[in-house]
Amino acid sequence: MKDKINKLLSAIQEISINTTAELDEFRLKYLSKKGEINNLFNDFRNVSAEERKEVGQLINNLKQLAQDKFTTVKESLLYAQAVDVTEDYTKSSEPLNTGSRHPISQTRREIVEIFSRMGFTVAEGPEIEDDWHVFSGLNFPEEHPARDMQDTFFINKSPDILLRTHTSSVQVRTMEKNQPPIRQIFPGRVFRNEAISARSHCIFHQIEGLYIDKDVSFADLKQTLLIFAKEFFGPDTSIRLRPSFFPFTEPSAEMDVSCSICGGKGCNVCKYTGFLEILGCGMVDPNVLEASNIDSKQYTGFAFGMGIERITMLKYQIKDIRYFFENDIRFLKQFSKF
Ligand code: 2U9
Repeated sequence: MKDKINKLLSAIQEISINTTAELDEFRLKYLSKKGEINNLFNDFRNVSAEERKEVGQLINNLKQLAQDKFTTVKESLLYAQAVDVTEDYTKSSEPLNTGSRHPISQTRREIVEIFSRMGFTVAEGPEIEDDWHVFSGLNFPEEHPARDMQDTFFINKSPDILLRTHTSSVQVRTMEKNQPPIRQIFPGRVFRNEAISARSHCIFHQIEGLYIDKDVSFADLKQTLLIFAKEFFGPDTSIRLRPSFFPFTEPSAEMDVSCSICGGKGCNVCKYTGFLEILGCGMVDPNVLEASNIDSKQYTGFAFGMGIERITMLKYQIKDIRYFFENDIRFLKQFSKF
């Protein structure tokens, strides 16, 4: 009997089980009702009283071994079914095809960073606005053409609810809530009812800036924008200001930077003028300050606005604004920093 038990013990230890069919075969042979181990229990009746304890122990050990083997093999076969073991999990995941920031987001971040270093904080506001925050609060006269349906997307007429045509509406909201000093920049998406072409789009992005405090002068405006131009376009950049007109600033100006392609000598990018127009600016009109309950006798301020698409096109010599909206991977990949 002991001999038989030992033979079965070795057989069970050595047997190799690789499939569920082989496992079933093993179960039938050793662990079923009519299997080898149950037969041993039947033969146990004939074992002498002196040997009973020892033999009983041996059969129990054998049964435990067979059961353990069955469970272990069953679990590993189930795991192999769930996970494809033919896959090489040590393989490298390179090359990683990660995305990158859109060029408009990159320019916006760069501009925000430059003005942050000069103490400006960022504020954002709603894209759907009312007439007051987009026009009336900014000194636009009642008959101004920008209020026309041909220029502005209206959602509702009287009361006028519209898509903002500039981020200046956020400045009005800031002034309504806060007294000076105010030193903020306002990035955001704006909407104008314009035909889409290589140079203009009905959706684009702006960054505007506002600085209101006691004794803010045109010299402050000029120096702040000169620092910005040098930081953004390079240290050799010079600026020039030409008189202009906006309803919300007086005096107003347009700012050009020296052409970074030809260094100001004249080329086809700057149309042989040596300069590129990049933004509009001016001293905040006292009417605008008063409309938002800021005392124009105590406070003055400057403001500026620029189109992010335009600046990005100038910096990277992009010839068509529509590239920014098409999400063509061949275009976007050129701005990948990874
Ligand atoms: C307040 C007071 C003044 C913001 C300004 C401009 C000049 C300007 C254009 C540049 C190109 C818009 O994207 S663009 O079409 N902007 O020329 N923006 S001054 O002046 C403000 C704004 C808010 C309360």
